[in-house]
Amino acid sequence: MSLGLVPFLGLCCPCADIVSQINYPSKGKARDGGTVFATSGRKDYMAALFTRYLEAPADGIYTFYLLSDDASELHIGNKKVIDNNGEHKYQMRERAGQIALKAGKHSFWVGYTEINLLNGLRLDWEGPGFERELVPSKALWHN
Ligand SMILES: [Ca+2]
Repeated sequence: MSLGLVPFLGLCCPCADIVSQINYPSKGKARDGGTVFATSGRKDYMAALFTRYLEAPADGIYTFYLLSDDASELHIGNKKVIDNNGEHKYQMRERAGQIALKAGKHSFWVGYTEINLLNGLRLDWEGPGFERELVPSKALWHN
């Protein structure tokens, strides 16, 4: 099943928050719809957009890993780096993508849609001189 992000963005009341990382493990029981996602107040049938700037510490090739339940996408600049769309039901699914980045800040966004059952989202990266890790808060800027 192919699931687009945009049609779901208008389904619920919008709320906004500033977060330091994209790290929401899948928790709870599927039959209960899992747990509330982030500060959304919702377990199911919701969407989230994480956006602003990602700071690359050095010039080089970066690999990003986007894990989600359900659909997600990662865009950096005007390039779609990862497409992890689709309904994943009750499991986190990982997709990876690579991009060459210059040192400095780059606009980015992660779109996320949860249909039902469990939910979760996480963004990891690896790059020149460092191993895979959760994208740290020092690399994410909201202004
Ligand atoms: Ca789900």
